[in-house]
Amino acid sequence: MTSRKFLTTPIYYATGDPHIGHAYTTVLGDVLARYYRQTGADVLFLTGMDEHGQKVQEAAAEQGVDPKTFVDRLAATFEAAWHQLNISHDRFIRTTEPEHVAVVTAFLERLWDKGLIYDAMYVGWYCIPDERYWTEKDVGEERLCPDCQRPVSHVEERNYFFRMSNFQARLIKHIEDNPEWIVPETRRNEILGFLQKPLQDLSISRPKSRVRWGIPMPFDPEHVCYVWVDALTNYVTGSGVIDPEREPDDRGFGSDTSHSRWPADLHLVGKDIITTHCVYWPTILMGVDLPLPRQVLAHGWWVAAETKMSKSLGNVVDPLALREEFGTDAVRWYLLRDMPTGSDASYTPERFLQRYDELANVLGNLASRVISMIDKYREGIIPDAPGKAMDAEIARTLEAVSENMDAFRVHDALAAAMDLARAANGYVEDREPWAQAKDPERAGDLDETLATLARVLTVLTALFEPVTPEKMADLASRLGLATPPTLVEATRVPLSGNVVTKGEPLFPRPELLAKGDLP
Ligand code: ME8
Repeated sequence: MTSRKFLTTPIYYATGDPHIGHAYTTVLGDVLARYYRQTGADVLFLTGMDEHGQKVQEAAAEQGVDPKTFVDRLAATFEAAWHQLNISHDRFIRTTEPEHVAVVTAFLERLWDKGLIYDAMYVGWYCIPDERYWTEKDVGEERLCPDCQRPVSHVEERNYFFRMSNFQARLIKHIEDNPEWIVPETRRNEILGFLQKPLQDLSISRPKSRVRWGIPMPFDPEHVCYVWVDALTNYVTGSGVIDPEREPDDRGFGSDTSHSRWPADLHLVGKDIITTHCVYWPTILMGVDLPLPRQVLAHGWWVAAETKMSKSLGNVVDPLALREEFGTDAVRWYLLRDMPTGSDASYTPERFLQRYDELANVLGNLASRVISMIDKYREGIIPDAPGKAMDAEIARTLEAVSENMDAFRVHDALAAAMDLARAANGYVEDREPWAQAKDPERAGDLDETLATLARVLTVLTALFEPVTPEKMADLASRLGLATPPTLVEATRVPLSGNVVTKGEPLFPRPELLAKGDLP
C-alpha cells in the first residue's frame, strides 16, 4: 500500500511581502514533501494565505485600498515567491475562498449546535499584530504583548466564547500519551507548562463595529469569526474532509475520515504560534469531533542580532534578493543546512558564503571532475564496470539520511549527504584516475573508478533532489538520466553506456562576492 502524507505550513498573513522566515518554513515543508515523494508516498503539501482579521483590515486601510484588492495583491506576491523558490505545494489555499468560508461556517454551526459557544462580555487586552487576547496580568504595567513586546489595545465588548476549558484534561492526556505529538520536546514542555494553569474559554468572535473583514458568525451576522479560528480551519478545508453542502449531521464530522486526507500528518509551524496550534486547534477539533493532527513540529526563528526577524520590526532579509545572485537552490540549501530544526539561527553573509562554498567546492567540484574525466578518458561514455567500490559508504549515507529526515533533523541529513560527496572526492584522490589513465594495463581499474564515481553521483542526485531540485535535475541529465532517481531506485539505476555531458559549473562563483554586497 502506498503510504500517504499530508503536511502543511502556516498560512501567512496577507500584510506584507514574504521574508526569510516564511521562506524557511515553506522550503522546510517542500524538502520534506519531496523527500516523502522520493520514498514513494502519496503527498499532499498545503500552504497558503491568512487573509482576514483586524491586522489585514488595517494594513489595507493604510494603503487606501479595499481589503480584497489588498489580499489579492499579496497572495499573488507570495505565490510568485514560492514559484521562484521552486516550492512543490499541491494547493495554495486562501481563507477568502468560498469553499473555506463554507467550512468555517460549518465548524461554527457545529460548535453552536453542540452548545459549545456562549456569549459574554470580554474585558481585557488585545495585540493586533499577533491577533491575540491577553489578560491584565499578561500585559503588566507597561501594557506590552508578552510575545512580541508591542503595545496592546484595551477592549471591552460582547463576544462569543468557545468552551475551550471543557477540553483541558483531554488535551493534557493526549500530550502525555503521545510524547512525539509536539516536537521538539522543549516546545512540548512549554505547552504542558501552559496547561498547568486553568485553561480559559476562547473568545471566537469580533463585533463588526471593530472588525468587518472576516467570516460572519452564522448565528449572529453582527459578529465575525476570530481570525485564528478561521485560519486554523484551513487545514481541514484543504483535507477535503468536510462537505458543507450536506445536512449538518452528514458533513463529515466524526472519527471516520477515511474519505479524505484528514488528519494531517504534520503541521509545520514557527515557535511563535505553538499555543494556537497545540491548544486552540486541538480543542476546536475535539469540539467538532474530528481527529487531531498526528504531529506538530515547531521550528526556531531566524534572528538578526538576537531579535526575531519580522515584517513589523523591519529587520528582514529578502531571500529572493539572494536568489538573484546565487540561484534558488543555493538559498534553499543555506536555509536548511544552516538552521538545526528547532533552534534559532542568525543570518550572516559570511555564513551564507561558507555554505555556498560547500556546495561549489564539494558537490559542484565532484560533479565537474567526474564528468570531465569520463569525457576525457572514455569519450564521454560511462564504462561498463561494477562500480561498487563505495557501496558501503552509500549504504551508510542512505541510512543516516533517512534516519535524520524521519526525525526532522534535516540539517544533519544534508550534512550526511555532503559527507558522501566529500568521501567521493577522497576516493578520487586515492585512486588517482589520471595515473590509471596513463597505464594501459590499468584500464580495468580506471573503468571501475569512473563507474564507481558515476554511481555515487547518481545517488547524490537523489539525496540532494529535495533541497536542490533544479541543480540535481541538471546533474541527472548530464549523467544521461531523464530525472534524478528516487531514493529507492538510486543504487539500481543502470549507468553503463550512458553518455555524459560537460557543462558550466553547477554552482559557479558569482561575480562580486565582496561580503558587504550581500543583503
Ligand atoms: O502567524 N524565523 O502568519 P505570519 C522563522 N497567519 N520563521 C518565521 C519567522 C522568523 N523570523 N518569521 C515568520 C501567522 N516565520 C498566521 C498563521 S496558521 C493557521 C496562521 C514563519 O505571516 C514561521 O513559520 O506571521 C511562523 O510561524 C510564520 O512564518 C508566521 O507567519
